[in-house]
Amino acid sequence: MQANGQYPMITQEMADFYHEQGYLIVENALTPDELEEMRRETTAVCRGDRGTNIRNYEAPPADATEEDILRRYLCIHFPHKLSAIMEKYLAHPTIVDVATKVIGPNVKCMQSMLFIKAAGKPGQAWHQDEEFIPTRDRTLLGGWIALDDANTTNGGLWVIPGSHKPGIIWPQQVQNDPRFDCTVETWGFPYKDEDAIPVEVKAGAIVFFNGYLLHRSLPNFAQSGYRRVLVNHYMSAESLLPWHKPKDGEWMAIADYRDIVMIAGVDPYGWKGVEEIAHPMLRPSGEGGCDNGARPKDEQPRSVVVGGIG
Ligand SMILES: O=C(O)CCC(=O)C(=O)O
Repeated sequence: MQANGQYPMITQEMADFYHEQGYLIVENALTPDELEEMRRETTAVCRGDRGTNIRNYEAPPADATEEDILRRYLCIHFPHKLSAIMEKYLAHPTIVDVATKVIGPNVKCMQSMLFIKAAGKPGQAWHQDEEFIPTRDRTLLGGWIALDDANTTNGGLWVIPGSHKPGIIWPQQVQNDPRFDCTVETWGFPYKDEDAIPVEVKAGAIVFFNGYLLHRSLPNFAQSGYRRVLVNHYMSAESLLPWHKPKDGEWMAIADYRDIVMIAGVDPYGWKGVEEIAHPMLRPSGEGGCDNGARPKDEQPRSVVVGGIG
């Protein structure tokens, strides 16, 4: 890795590793000041200081401590729509460097998610991000910015290296495993849990992973603290994004979700303009599983309902 000012830049060897294994870790991507800024901003967003026009938002009691506030939510979807600071980090120099090297010169972002995952909170079951956000050229890339050390104790990420390569979207089913948040799980793939490896990183690292890579996280087993992560999703700007249903007069093959932020290069579809579609949403802090009264049995799992992932 060579230094570009204060930010790490990846080598061809690292880009090759990403293509081969489906993931890449860049350590020390955030400076200590950036890390501090992101942690402060996480609390501000959860406290409602950046606006409360958030689906599922309930104001915390006036005397709530920072810990009370952070424990209320498992995840905030689309924080970049609330916070200029979160928006700035969509285009962090290390992310732009990696995305342009593994995707191409023109890159757009369509989603951000801020996981808080306090001690005791559940993980996310096996999934592939492209089952939720379909690109047409298999370029979906997650940029997972660790705001705390993330490890096997506090619910860090697990990946199955190389599982992106077949380019197959495996089936999904409703799961009710108390270790996981109430989302669907991917199953029926030809890998075992023993094929998975933990991705243990220090705060300030960014983990990149391919949209076809099978990954999951386990609960936060620590006694205290959080496993905070901002994860953003990117793809090539050349690909249409058939994420939502086609509009009137459109057909599936040309559906193109246009609530995007360009982070590099030019947008070949710039003539379409950009739309406001996604709305910030709080994912309440369930204790895992789907039977804790949170969801009637005939309701769709949460990922399907909101069109988001993780
Ligand atoms: O950080 C996690 O616990 C899960 C993140 C994830 O699965 C994703 O971003 O797709």
